[in-house]
Formats: sequence, C-alpha cells, structure tokens
Amino acid sequence: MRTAVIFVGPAGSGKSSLVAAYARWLREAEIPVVTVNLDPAADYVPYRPDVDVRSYVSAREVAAKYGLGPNGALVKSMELAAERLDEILSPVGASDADYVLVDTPGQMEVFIFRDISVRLVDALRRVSDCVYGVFVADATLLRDPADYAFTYVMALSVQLRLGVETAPVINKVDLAPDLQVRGDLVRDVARIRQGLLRRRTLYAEMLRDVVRVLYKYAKQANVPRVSAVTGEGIEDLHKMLHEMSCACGDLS
Ligand SMILES: Nc1nc2c(ncn2[C@@H]2O[C@H](COP(=O)(O)OP(=O)(O)O)[C@@H](O)[C@H]2O)c(=O)[nH]1
Ligand SMILES: [Mg+2]
Repeated sequence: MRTAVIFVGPAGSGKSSLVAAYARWLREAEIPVVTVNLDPAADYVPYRPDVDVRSYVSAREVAAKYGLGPNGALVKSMELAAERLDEILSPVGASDADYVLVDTPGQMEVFIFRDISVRLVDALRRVSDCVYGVFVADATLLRDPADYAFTYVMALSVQLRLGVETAPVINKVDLAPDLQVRGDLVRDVARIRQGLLRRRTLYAEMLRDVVRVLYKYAKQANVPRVSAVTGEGIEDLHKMLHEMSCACGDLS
C-alpha cells in the first residue's frame, strides 16, 4: 500500500523543512519513504531528494536558454517538468516506498494555478495507491479568527483544485506559544465562527458562512500542530495520514 502526499503552502511556510522532518521520522520508524523535490529553482533543499526535478529541468538553464526572468523561468520550468512527470516519477514506481513525500515549489502559485498540479495527481496515481494533499500553514501568521478562517479556506481551495483530500497542518508551532488553534476542527471552527461573529462586518459574516461550508466537507477532525525544527507533532501528522490511507479506497 503506497500513499503519496503532496505538500502545498505559501512560500516559507515550511514545506521543504516538513518533508525533511517527516521523512526522517518515517526512516527512524523503519517505514520506507521516497522524497520528491519538485522545485526546479531551489538552491538548497534540507534533505537529499530521492527524486529531483532539478536533474531534469534547471530553472537557471531555462532562464538563460529562453532569455527569461526568474518568474518566467520558473513557469517555463514547470511546463517542461509537467511534460516529463511520468519519467521523473518512474523511480517511485520502482521503489518499495510506503510513503511518497512530494515537495512543491516555494511559491505555491507557480504550482497550484498551473497544469502541473493536476497532472501531478494523475502521475502519482499511476505509481501509488492513494494521493493526498497537506496544506502547510505558518503558525506565526495565525493571529486571529480571520487568519484561521483564511487558512482553512485556502486548504479547501487546494483540495478543490487538486481533486484529492487535503488536510491543513499548522507548522512552526515552536515559534507560536500563544497559538489559539487546538487542532480539534469541531471546536476550532466553532471558536473561529464565534470570533468572527463578534466582528459584525460584512466580510466577517461572509467568512463565517464560508467556514461553515468547509466544516461540512472536512473529513479530518484533527489539524496537526507540528514543528519541522523540534519534531513535535510529526507523529500526529503521521497518524492522520495513516488513518487517511486506511480509508483510501473507501471513497468513490
Ligand atoms: N522555527 C521554525 N522554523 C521553521 C519551521 N519550519 C520551517 N522553518 C524555517 O522557515 C523557513 C522556510 O522554510 P522552508 O522549508 O524552506 O519553506 P518552504 O518555502 O515552504 O519550503 C526556513 O528558514 C526554515 O528553517 C519550524 O517548524 N520552526
Ligand atoms: Mg521549499
């Protein structure tokens, strides 16, 4: 049984760090894992990727060849990578990995708005039994109920875009000792809605309704609170993904 997990999130939220920390955790637990770096512009990744898009496409070379600036080169690189996804992911199919951790470009927009995100899900389905998304949020940016609501809405948008169940995860909890999110979606959503209720603005009311929709479709009751630096909560992340994998196949 092989589970592929796509890590998506805004630049700097800790996708690469979390892939590194979770891969380390899995290896220590002797669970076979393969890491995939899909960022063609990364100068540095904090783990040694088993599969690396940079071996196929280099944003720097693309920039020089096509005379593009950094954003143009990144977009073009993603297009080139999208054409070769089956080839790039072939080592995954040949591996004995139970988990495939896919790290996406620092800037999520070059991934999520583009063809490659949907094609990646298809390509991962060909080499694994189930595919999930993890939306990585930065705990230091979660200051009030509107921030929480926005994060959950973003996670739901990613889910709708990728067409796979996508769970929010809150990273960098080591930097946010006052974090209000408890990790229990039922209680957290109730509290977020109450917090928004006190605001009496049109947008707060809109967000409240949107959060209710999210709550209706959320399958995961837990939102893991993790730190890629201290390693806290990584076990909770694993438990959640493991439970999701066990349910894999139950969904139509
Ligand atoms: N304190 C702390 N820093 C983190 C954590 N996760 C990532 N970082 C730092 O946040 C920055 C961005 O992390 P990175 O993994 O590159 O983010 P990405 O752009 O989403 O891949 C780096 O300086 C990391 O060291 C965490 O859990 N705690
Ligand atoms: Mg990264």
